[in-house]
Amino acid sequence: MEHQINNNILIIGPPNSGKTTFFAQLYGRIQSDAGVIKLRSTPKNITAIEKAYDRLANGDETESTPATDNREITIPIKWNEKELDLTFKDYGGEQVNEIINQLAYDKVWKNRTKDNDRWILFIRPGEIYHHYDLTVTGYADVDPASESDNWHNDLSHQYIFIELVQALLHARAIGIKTDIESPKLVVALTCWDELNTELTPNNILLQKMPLFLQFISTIWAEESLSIVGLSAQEFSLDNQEAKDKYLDDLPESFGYIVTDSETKERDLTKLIEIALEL
Ligand SMILES: Nc1nc2c(ncn2[C@@H]2O[C@H](COP(=O)(O)OP(=O)(O)OP(=O)(O)O)[C@@H](O)[C@H]2O)c(=O)[nH]1
Ligand SMILES: [Mg+2]
Repeated sequence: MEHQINNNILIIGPPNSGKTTFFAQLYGRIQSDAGVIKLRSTPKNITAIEKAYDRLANGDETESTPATDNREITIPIKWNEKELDLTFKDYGGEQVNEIINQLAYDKVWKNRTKDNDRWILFIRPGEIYHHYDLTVTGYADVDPASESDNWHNDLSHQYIFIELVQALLHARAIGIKTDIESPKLVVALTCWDELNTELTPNNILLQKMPLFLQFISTIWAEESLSIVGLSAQEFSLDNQEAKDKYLDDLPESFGYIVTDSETKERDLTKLIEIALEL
């Protein structure tokens, strides 16, 4: 019998994939009562998120979360008349790299995979590296015999993400089966603005990580899987002009999600709604 699916959401993502920035932006939306997800009461222990939000309000990027950090943030929310708690763990993404590098997970991660029936996997397609992609490396670099740094012995990123998903499913004691209905999986393609594309999130994943897309589409039940584009920050904050925009307007004026339709949805809380509706 299918057990009752809980509403706890786990965000999974390697370093630099945009987790902290998203939390800060989500928090701004919830605070300002602008989204489909509403605040129910004042959240506790959100100093870390507030700090990240304040950095954005100053036009600065959020800081990388230390690997050992396991900040748990709980935000009491209302959604569709339902009262629930959004619990996030803003851990340093290095922990995810550890799972991939060691092919092992600790108890903390094992519990996370079991306690959360809704997973949002952050992948930053702009940083997906293809060893064999000539448009990236060029002919001159593709010489296995050369000692150039352009030739790596590492696996390419799509294999790494397959391994990560397999490890997480193993941790949840599911293994590899077909038509997985729980956990629900949302793949969020982050820093979407970097791609400058008109393609759908599904097509970007198909283009950048065809085997990975094939893998998740095969093992997940179609209605339990969703692929969306996410730009939590809307643009890079590496120049003064961009910083000025964040100084002139509140951080919650920026950021959007892209679903399969052509519309840019400016309500970032919808990413949570998508995960809750699966
Ligand atoms: N262009 C662009 N950059 C973004 C976006 N979201 C985050 N970034 C940048 O990506 C970098 C990493 O963002 P973080 O939110 O710190 O990433 P993280 O996943 O929390 O990283 P760790 O804490 O190291 O695990 C920062 O330089 C951000 O400014 C976005 O939507 N667009
Ligand atoms: Mg972080």
